[in-house]
Amino acid sequence: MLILLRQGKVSKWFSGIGQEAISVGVTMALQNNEFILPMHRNLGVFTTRNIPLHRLFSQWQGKANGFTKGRDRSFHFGTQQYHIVGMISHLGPQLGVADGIALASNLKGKNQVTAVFTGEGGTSEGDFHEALNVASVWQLPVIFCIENNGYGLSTPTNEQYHCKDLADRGKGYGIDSFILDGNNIIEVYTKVLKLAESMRKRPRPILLEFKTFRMRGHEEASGTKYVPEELMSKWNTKDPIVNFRNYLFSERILTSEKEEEFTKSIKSEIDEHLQMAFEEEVIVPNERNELEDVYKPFEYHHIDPKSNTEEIRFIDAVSQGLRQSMQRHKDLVIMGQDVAEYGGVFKITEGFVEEFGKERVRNTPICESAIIETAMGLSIAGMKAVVEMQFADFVSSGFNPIVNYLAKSHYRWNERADVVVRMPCGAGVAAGPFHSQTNEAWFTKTPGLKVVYPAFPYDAKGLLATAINDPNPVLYFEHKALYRTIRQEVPTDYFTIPFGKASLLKEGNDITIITYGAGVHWALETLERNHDIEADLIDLRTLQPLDTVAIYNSVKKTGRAIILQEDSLFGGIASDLSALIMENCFEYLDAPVKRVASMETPIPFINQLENQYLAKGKFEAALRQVLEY
Ligand SMILES: Cc1ncc(C[n+]2csc(CCOP(=O)(O)OP(=O)(O)O)c2C)c(N)n1
Ligand SMILES: [Mg+2]
Repeated sequence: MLILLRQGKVSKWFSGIGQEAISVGVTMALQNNEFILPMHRNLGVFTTRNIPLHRLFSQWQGKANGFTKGRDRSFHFGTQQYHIVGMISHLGPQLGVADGIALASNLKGKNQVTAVFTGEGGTSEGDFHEALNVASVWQLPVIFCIENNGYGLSTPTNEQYHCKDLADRGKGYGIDSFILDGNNIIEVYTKVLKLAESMRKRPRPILLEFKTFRMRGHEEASGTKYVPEELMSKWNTKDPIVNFRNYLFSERILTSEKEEEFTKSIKSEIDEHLQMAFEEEVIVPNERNELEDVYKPFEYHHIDPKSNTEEIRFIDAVSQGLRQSMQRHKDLVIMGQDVAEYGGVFKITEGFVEEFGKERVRNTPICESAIIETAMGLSIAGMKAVVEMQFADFVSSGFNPIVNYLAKSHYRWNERADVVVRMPCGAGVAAGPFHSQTNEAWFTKTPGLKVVYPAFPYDAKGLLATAINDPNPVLYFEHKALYRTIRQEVPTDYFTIPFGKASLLKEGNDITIITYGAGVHWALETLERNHDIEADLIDLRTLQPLDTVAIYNSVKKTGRAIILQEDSLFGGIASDLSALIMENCFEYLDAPVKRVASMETPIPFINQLENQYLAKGKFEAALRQVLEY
């Protein structure tokens, strides 16, 4: 690898030289159908699982026979075939993903363990602590492997943590932990083998701290100048391969002839496979291929509503939709704070534990990141998850896995992220800056996510069913102010509504009003007060995918457009809608496109301030202004 790297024949690589016994020993100790989630130094995991070397070389050369079609580098990939789930650059998130895979093993009674790696540097991330805590509370069979190699990039351990051994952290979470000589493959293998056997019988997490040392730079270019000479020479005498070789010779297991034979055959395997990768065509960019792989293709299955209906509130519709999806999908799991016996803070999951049991309706500790990651792990293991954010505002604590892990999963390695995140959102309930946000723009910005935002009970129910059927990650916004105020006749049975189809609530030739969520009701009230205005009123229903056809058709008819959004203006979806209309309908416009949104401040608590903040109060005047232009 070092030679190939210098010759520019493979791309950036993080050496695990000096740490090989850990990757190889742990992988040998697991069964081949048990998942391993390695890090950037764990080449030994991939080779021990017998991934053909030419595929690894293709991966590092960014070729199609690799695992990411040239879209991600080094070990940033997973493969279901080899039961390996690679890291994302952010290090920590995969610890929670391991929790999810292990949870699926428990739920399906598979008696499998999952091993996940982190460096000692990565243990400082919140994800590490959240993942350990969840694994302990739920007794998930995860082997957490810390490779303590002395440095995190240039940072030595004494600047990384302030305790003697990282293994001691286990105690704080109620997890058994052990310190192992990471340079001794026999110790690694025998200990992990024994632990894994015991964990399969009695599922629980284990924390292992492997003492080892990073013998080369963080990556080759950065060198090791900051590492004291004596540390290098001390650890040099402990090289795991040299020592294992000497041991094999002393035990007369290995002979010079055998060693020569092995070396020759491995050498020729490397040469041959390298050649195969070189002979492979380079990837020719094709925009369509790239765009098509952002989402997993989803064959929408339309289920018509039956004729029996009842008048219910918005909140009942969400609850019904969720309940009927739980009945339909036996592998669907709901997770969230206080969602079990308590029924969630809005009581949407009230009675669910009685019907579906505590295994599928799971109270979680307060750790949004780890729970989103756990949901991703369930998806990798073939299950489905709905995660309830107690309030949409708190999604910021789970932001990283959503926008970096779930959103990029299919594009990077063809893996679905079958997760719905429910987002009770919105203002108008005097709840202040941290319980009132409507933060859809954080997500409409990110390719790979779908964003749903119903305004009526009927849509809420049908769209939630579709969101759960869709194998892509969906952010499902449900406006708290609509929960108990908006009622509608809704089919009592299960039905679905397609994504990407806006609904035209009113028709008129004067102007096009485009909005969603609470904005729909503000617009309806405004039109109710102003019977002289004849408007097309478009409720977008889903923001990603976006029904641009409905928007353009209407604007081309009316020649005027106003976009109403509850969120503050700058960077919201209204701005993009305005740009799209300008770019696609300019010649049909009789007036500039108008955006109406809330103030550029956090959302204030007290009523009169909140009313001033919200776009609602400004809409009517703006509407008149565009009409009179
Ligand atoms: C969230 C995040 N912060 C910083 C980095 C940059 N970074 C990549 S690897 C690394 C050091 C990791 O150290 P450690 O966990 O000990 O693993 P090691 O490289 O020693 O195996 C850093 C700082 C990153 N990738 N992600
Ligand atoms: Mg390290």
